[in-house]
Amino acid sequence: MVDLPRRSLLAGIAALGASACAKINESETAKSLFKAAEDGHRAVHRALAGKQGLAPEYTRAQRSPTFRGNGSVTVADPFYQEQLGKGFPDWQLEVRGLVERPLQLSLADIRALPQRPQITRHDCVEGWSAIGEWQGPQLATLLDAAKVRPEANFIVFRCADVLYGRDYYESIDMVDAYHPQTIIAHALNGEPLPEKNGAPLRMRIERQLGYKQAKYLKAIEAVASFDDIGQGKGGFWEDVAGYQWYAGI
Ligand SMILES: Nc1nc2c(c(=O)[nH]1)N[C@H]1C(S)=C(S)[C@@H](COP(=O)(O)O)O[C@H]1N2
Ligand SMILES: [Mo]
Repeated sequence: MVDLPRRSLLAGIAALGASACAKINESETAKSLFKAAEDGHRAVHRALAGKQGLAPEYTRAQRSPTFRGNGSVTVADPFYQEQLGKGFPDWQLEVRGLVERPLQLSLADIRALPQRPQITRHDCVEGWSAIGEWQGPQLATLLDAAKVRPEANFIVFRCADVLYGRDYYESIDMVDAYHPQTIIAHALNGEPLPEKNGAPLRMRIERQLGYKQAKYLKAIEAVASFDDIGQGKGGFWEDVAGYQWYAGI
């Protein structure tokens, strides 16, 4: 088990959120990012929603009867397949990069943390939506426990699947990383995640589009810049198809 801080989670989120914002405004990466057209969108979205504005949440009755799988719906890796058959007893989620205390968490560790259930709508750019009930700890809880260093500007999600010959990955900024609806989900509609929806762990970042919702999560990495990761655009679809890095909805 990890040794988690005893102090109030909310106080931690507030304090870290405030310092993360100051940091983002100062960083060179952010300065250059703010020149890009997509950040016009980001600025407008943030101004309208407020930095910690919540995405709409729904009732159980509004959940979609089925939640389709999209992109990778299976993972070829033999260790993954072996673990899938057994309920992932030896799966480890790593928290690494610019942190003072790297973590390795089992699924049992993830389930033992304070949980946030949320019923939200997933919107895929390909033109479909689905409402599902997700559950898991807030990303903020893990980042707090790992003590993210002040140089970190982004959180990168590393996935176990390979799509079109490339490792799937995604990234978000610290505002979204500490957003209350940004959770590491291990359950969908009250059941462990099915393989097609990202078993055993996937991200939910509720104010962004479907492709940001990284499935088959194996590591969470705090970085100063994502220039040297993949093709440098901050995510699989950003690299492959030029999708926007900030996919606010
Ligand atoms: N690791 C990984 N995560 C991924 C994808 C993927 O192919 N691999 N596809 C993305 C896209 S485009 C969408 S719309 C959602 C689909 O989630 P679902 O399969 O649970 O519907 O996952 C996103 N996260
Ligand atoms: Mo998507």
